[in-house]
Parts: sequence; C-alpha cells; structure tokens
Amino acid sequence: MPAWQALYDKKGQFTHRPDINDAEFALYQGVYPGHSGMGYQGLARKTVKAVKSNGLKLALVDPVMQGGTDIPGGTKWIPIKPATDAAFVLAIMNWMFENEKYNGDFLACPTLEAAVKIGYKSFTNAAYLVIVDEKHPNYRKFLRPEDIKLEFEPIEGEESFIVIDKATNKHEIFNKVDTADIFFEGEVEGLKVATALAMLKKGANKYSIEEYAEICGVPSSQIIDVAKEFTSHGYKVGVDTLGGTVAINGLPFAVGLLMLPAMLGAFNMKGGMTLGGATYKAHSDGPRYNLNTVEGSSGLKGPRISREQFLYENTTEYKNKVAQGKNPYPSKLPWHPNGFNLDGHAIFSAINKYPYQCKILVNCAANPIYGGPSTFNEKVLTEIKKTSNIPLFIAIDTVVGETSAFADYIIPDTNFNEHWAILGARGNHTTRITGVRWPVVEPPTPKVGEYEQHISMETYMIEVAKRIGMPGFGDNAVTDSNGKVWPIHTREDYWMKAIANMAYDEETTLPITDKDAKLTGLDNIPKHWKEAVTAEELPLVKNIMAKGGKFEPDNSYYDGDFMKYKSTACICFYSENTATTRNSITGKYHEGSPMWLPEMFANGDLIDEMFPESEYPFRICSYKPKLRGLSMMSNAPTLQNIGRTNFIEMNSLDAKEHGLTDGQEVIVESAANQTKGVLKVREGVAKGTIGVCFGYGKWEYGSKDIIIDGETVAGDPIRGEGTATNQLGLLDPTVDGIYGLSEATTGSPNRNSIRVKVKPV
Ligand SMILES: Nc1nc2c(c(=O)[nH]1)N[C@H]1C(S)=C(S)[C@@H](COP(=O)(O)OP(=O)(O)OC[C@H]3O[C@@H](n4cnc5c(=O)[nH]c(N)nc54)[C@H](O)[C@@H]3O)O[C@H]1N2
Ligand SMILES: Nc1nc2c(c(=O)[nH]1)N[C@H]1C(S)=C(S)[C@@H](COP(=O)(O)OP(=O)(O)OC[C@H]3O[C@@H](n4cnc5c(=O)[nH]c(N)nc54)[C@H](O)[C@@H]3O)O[C@H]1N2
Ligand SMILES: [Mo]
Repeated sequence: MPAWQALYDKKGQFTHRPDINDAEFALYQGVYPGHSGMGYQGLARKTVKAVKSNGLKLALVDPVMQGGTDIPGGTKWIPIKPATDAAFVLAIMNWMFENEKYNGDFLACPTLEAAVKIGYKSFTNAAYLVIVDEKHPNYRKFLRPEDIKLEFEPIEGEESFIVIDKATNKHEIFNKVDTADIFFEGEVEGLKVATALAMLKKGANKYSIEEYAEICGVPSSQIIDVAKEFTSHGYKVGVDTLGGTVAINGLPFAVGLLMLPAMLGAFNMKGGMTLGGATYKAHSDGPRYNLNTVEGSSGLKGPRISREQFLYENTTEYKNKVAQGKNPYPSKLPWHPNGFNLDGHAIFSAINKYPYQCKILVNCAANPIYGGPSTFNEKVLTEIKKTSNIPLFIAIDTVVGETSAFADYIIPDTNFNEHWAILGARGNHTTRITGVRWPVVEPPTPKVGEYEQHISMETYMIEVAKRIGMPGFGDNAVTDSNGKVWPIHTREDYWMKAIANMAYDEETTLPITDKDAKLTGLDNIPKHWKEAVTAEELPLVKNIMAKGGKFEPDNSYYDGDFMKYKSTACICFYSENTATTRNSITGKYHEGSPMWLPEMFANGDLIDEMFPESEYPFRICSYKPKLRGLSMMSNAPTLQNIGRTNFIEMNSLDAKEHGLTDGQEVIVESAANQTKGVLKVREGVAKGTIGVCFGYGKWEYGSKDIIIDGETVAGDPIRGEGTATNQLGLLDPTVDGIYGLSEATTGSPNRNSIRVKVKPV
C-alpha cells in the first residue's frame, strides 16, 4: 500500500501494526482481524488470545461487521460510511490537539538521540520548520540551514533541518536541540515558517468534531469515546488498516491513522506499534550468491509504463509543452510519483498508448480485469483487444482467468503444490521469518528444452532469455560470494541458491537430519537440484525446505521496553516529498499532511456532485471472503460448499425504505455498469452501504465450457456463482483518455465506495 510511504522520510519503512501481544487498546479501521488481513490465521489467533487473556480492547471501524474477532466485552464495532474514514481520524486528532492528549515531551524531540534520552525509540519531524512563504523558491520544503545562511556541520548522508529550541526560543540546527517548539508559527530571519505539527493541526482543525461526525456518519460522542480510550493507555496502543484505505480519498485516512500512535510515541515500543519482524536474505546479494546483481544488465531506463515513481515534470511531454510556451497541465493521464506497484494502471497506459506503447504485455499470476475496479468495462475491453494497442499479449497462468482470456498465448504455469516460492514475513510477526515453498508433486505440464524442464513461468523466462541473449541467464548467469560464476538453466538453479543465501544469513542453519530427510522425501531429490548449490550448502538448504522456511524462535521479540526489530526512519507529520509534487492534471500541489478531502475526479470535480446520493443512495463496501482467498481457494470443493455464493448485503432500514426484501434478486447499478445479485438483509451493514464479498461471480476461471484445440473442457458453474462488483467502477470522465478513477497522489484504485442504486429485477 503506497500511502504509508508518505509517513517516512525514507522509502520502504513500514511500521504499521499494533504489537497486539502486549497492547492495551487497538483501533482497527479498514482491516478486520479474524476475518481477513495479513496473515489471516495468525492475526486471528493472536488477537483472540490477547483479548481473552491480556484484556486487549478493540474498536473495529468498518462499514460492515464481519465474522471476526468481535468478542463481547472486549471489542466494539463502529459502523462508518465508506470512504469517509479520514473524517473519523481527523476528528480524533482534532480532539487530541484540543485536549492536549498528545505526548508533547516525545514530539519535542527532533532526533532519535533526543527521544532515546527520555525513553523512546522513534522520532518525528513534528518540530521541523516548513517554509510557508508562497513566494520563496523553497516554498513547502523544510527550512534548511542553507536557506538562512546558517553555518553548520553537515551530517554525512543526512540532511539538516531547523527547529526552534524551547530553551532559548531561537532557531537552531535540529541535532543540537533536545526539546524543540512543536507549534511554532512565525518568522525566522524574515522567512515565514511553521512546524510540521502546526501544519497537521491546522488540517485537523479545519472542521469541528461535529462536522466530521456528520461526514462519516459516526456520532461525535462515539468518536470522542474512542479518542478518550485511545489516549488512556500511554503508548500501549496501536492502529491497523489495509483494504479499507483503497478509496480515491484514502491517502489522508491511511497516513492520518498511523499518525495517531505516532503522536503518543508508540512506534517501536513494547505494546505499541511494531515494524512486523524481519526476513532472511534470499533473492538479494546474499551471503552465498549474488542474485540481485546481473553483470551486463543496463537496468530499467525511463519511466515505467504505469506512470509511477516518476515526475510528470521530468517527461518529454512536459518539457515540450513548456518549450512551446503552453501550459504543461493537464498531462494526458495522471502521473503518480508517490505511488508504486500500480499494475492496474499499466493496463490503462497500454490501451491509451501513453506514456508509450506497450509492445508485449506479459501477465503472470494476476487478474487485473477481475480484481481491478473499472477494468471490466466495454470501453476498456474493446481497446485491450486491439492489436494496434497491444500487439502481443502473453499470459502465464494456471487457469484461463478473466484476464488471460484476452491473451494471444497462455503459458501454463505450475500451481502452489508444484512450484517454488520464498515469502517474507507479513503481518503480525515480531521475529525474523522467511517461508519457503517447494514442489511436492510433479507438475502435469509437458517437459521442454535441452534441460527437459516442465513448462512453468521460470522455464518460459529462462528459455526466452537465453534465446534473446539476456544477461543473468544461461551459462554465465550469477556469481557466488567467492566470485565463481554459475549457470541458470533450470528454475532450481535459481531457487536452491536463494535458499542457500537464507541458510547463511544471521544464524547459520543446521544440516537436515536423516530422519527429516526421509520423512519429507528430501533424501531423494533430482540431480539438478543437488547440483545447483555446493555440497556444503545442500544439507542446510534441505533443512530449510523440510521446515518450510527459516524461523527465529518466537520468544525474543522484545528488547527491554522496545520491540526487537525497529524502523528508526523519521516519522513525518508533514511529508516534503508529497507536498512538493503536483497533481499532473490540475498542476496543484499535493497536500503534505492529512486533511479531509471528499472523493474527487482527477480534475477536482466532486463525485457527490456528478452522482448525488438522491440518485445513487448506496456506496459499495467490498471485503475479503472468510472462506476464499481471492481466487486461489475457489478450487477447493469443501470451501466452495460452505461459502458457495455471496450476497448484496443491506441494512434492514435501507431495505424497508427501498421496498426490498431478504432473498429477492436485485439489480445493482452504477453510472458505468450493472450487475445482479441476491439481497441479504442484515444489521451488520452501515446505513447507505452495500456489503459485497469479493471473489465471486467469475465469468471465466473454469466457470464455463471452453474449447481447447477442438476439445470441449467442461466448466464448473459453481465457480461463477454470486456477484462481482468491480465492473461497476467508474471511468474518470475528466481525464482525456480511458482511465479508471483513482486516488490522485498515489494512484490507488477506486475500490471502496462505488456509488450505486439498487432495484428489484
Ligand atoms: N479470508 C481471507 N483472508 C485474506 C485474503 C482473502 O482473500 N481471504 N486475502 C489476503 C490479501 S491479498 C489481503 S490484501 C488481505 C486484506 O486484508 P484486509 O484489509 O483485512 O481485508 P479487506 O477485506 O480488503 O478490507 C478490510 C476491511 O475493510 C473494510 N472496508 C471497505 N471499505 C471501507 C471503508 O471505506 N472504510 C473502512 N473503515 N473500512 C472499509 C471491509 O469491510 C473489510 O472488513 O487479506 C489477506 N487475507
Ligand atoms: N472489489 C474488490 N477488489 C479487490 C479486492 C477487494 O477486496 N475488493 N482486493 C484486492 C486485493 S487486496 C488483491 S491482492 C487483488 C488480487 O488480485 P490478483 O492478484 O489479480 O488476483 P488473484 O485472484 O489473487 O490471482 C490472480 C490470478 O493468478 C492466477 N494464478 C493462480 N495461481 C497461480 C499460479 O500458481 N501461477 C500463475 N502463473 N498464476 C496463478 C489465476 O488466474 C488468478 O486469477 O484484488 C484486489 N481487488
Ligand atoms: Mo491483497
């Protein structure tokens, strides 16, 4: 989730989970422990245990009450209107500022060293001064010593900022100060400045708690109750969120929520917020093999087709427009320098041939036509089919999925029992963990090539790479730590080496015992697996495979009052990175700190104005099915039978108002599309919300008969049961191209809160 990046001054530091083993109160908003989440089982187990035996209290803010860890006494479900969460969070923040319920001593520490002196293990930029003078060339940036010609000793590899020293009320280099003024607003050497926290406070106080309550549909008394509870446990509190943030105004929600525990100094504290453990080196340049360095590779040049991690202002389109004396805004499609992993955007780029044409689309283990809102839309599909847009489309898949159905070729892949995977810790782990999956059955795909390998994603990639002379494959592919060069002809040539890296990272793994080798069948592995690593490494690699990964003992995740694994990057109440980038459509700056933003199109027009509640009274809230993993479990007959279909879920007050009854078939209609489903009336759905379980209503994926090489392969209609709602997602009419409505700063899709009406069939 890209949004969290805005909370840090460095990339990839995601400290965002409550240490539920020892927390006293946790606010879950847009993630549902016990129902879904990362990882579902572990989170459920740990939360129930903490509620039962530790007295952990939970508030679950969600438009839909799920069958999760809602335990009488310990937990509270707070229904909220979809895509209004930033209002709830900012109301809590507003209350904390007004009642001075933040940790002022902690926030006054401008460096980690200062914070450590008073017993904390994180620090923030609360007191850093931001230039707020619109005419200054560094407007919206932090005030730096160079701006005021202040002499200072530079810190190698780090930047220097300015704060107001509380002891002298004078400005000073941040690392010379222990206690800084967190709310200063005024002038420094004639330059208008304000602290990061003052900027945040201004955003939070823009509306009153009553106004926020009106926006999100949660009574102000209930918001204040949560705020009081949240600030009554010192730093032993946490927040968590995930899927619920995926709305076009989800950024201030995600970042604002994480700021709440940061305002109490809870990050890296035992019972506070945890980084979520650590992983062992595997795919990287590790202790045994350099799997991340490809000799002779020129790397990626220029922007990704998905328009992410790249400034529009650095494109030739922008430069040409400026050179011609034209207004460079709007760009054709929006750019997202602060977003990443935008696979859905790659589809929109391809069909618009923007920023450049996609010559070959290769789609592997993803289903954006089903999983992305606004993609299963007649306009999009027509363009995807055109060879003038996408000349060649290759899918690598285990099934004919909704996306691979459009491919020119489908390369059959091996499934999870037949392939390799190395997965880092996700979720509520607090120790070092890396899981390993290896083929336990022979894949049914045919064998090909000189090395007689089963067709799979890797076999395809290796064979193609060798034929086009791509470095990193074939005879001289990778080096080990002694400089010896190794070949990559089979997938095991790669995966065994990655596991060897794990074996020697941190504590060296023990060799496998004879008993374990026999039990797991690892006493008899193919010759080319063995030869992929050294004789010394092999028994260690086998031991990791036998155990399903490498796991640090789960008994030492604290370091005194702190979490053992910590992220000590600066927590940003004001993000300079975000504040100094512009919306490439409007040319306006993005907001540097959270504030309430209604849902808007790319040009700033309000969704509510184009699609008013009077016409579209409901907002869709989709959520993960408890008994399905996206599409992955839809093959398991037992799970299919106990979670056969999904429903259009609605509150009884809404059903009554619209004259609808439980069990009746209804049409759900947005401005883009319509679909059908069976109505379920239940009280665990917020008023004005439609709850829909994601993962049902498939139209490919083996749900219908298909003809392969003249032979009919029978479909299984159970896979198509229920309703899919992503196709109701809107295209953005304010963009000059076919473009799915998205969050303006990060490009996050319009998944939650699609506006619909519901009527009888
Ligand atoms: N059982 C099960 N577990 C899973 C998965 C699965 O498919 N099934 N998938 C895995 C994957 S890939 C992921 S990313 C995680 C996701 O884990 P979660 O993020 O926990 O799951 P989601 O269902 O995406 O969203 C969480 C909650 O957000 C709520 N929500 C939707 N819109 C809004 C909103 O506007 N505001 C608020 N406050 N809440 C909203 C939904 O009702 C849902 O309860 O789960 C993983 N675990
Ligand atoms: N409305 C709504 N939309 C959502 C969500 C939601 O909660 N609500 N959740 C979102 C989330 S969090 C996620 S992660 C995405 C998931 O989106 P995707 O990752 O796109 O979907 P999946 O169903 O997990 O898997 C994608 C495809 O991989 C293929 N596949 C399965 N196993 C294998 C394999 O072993 N090898 C290969 N090569 N292919 C395989 C199947 O064709 C499958 O359809 O959906 C997102 N979309
Ligand atoms: Mo996901």
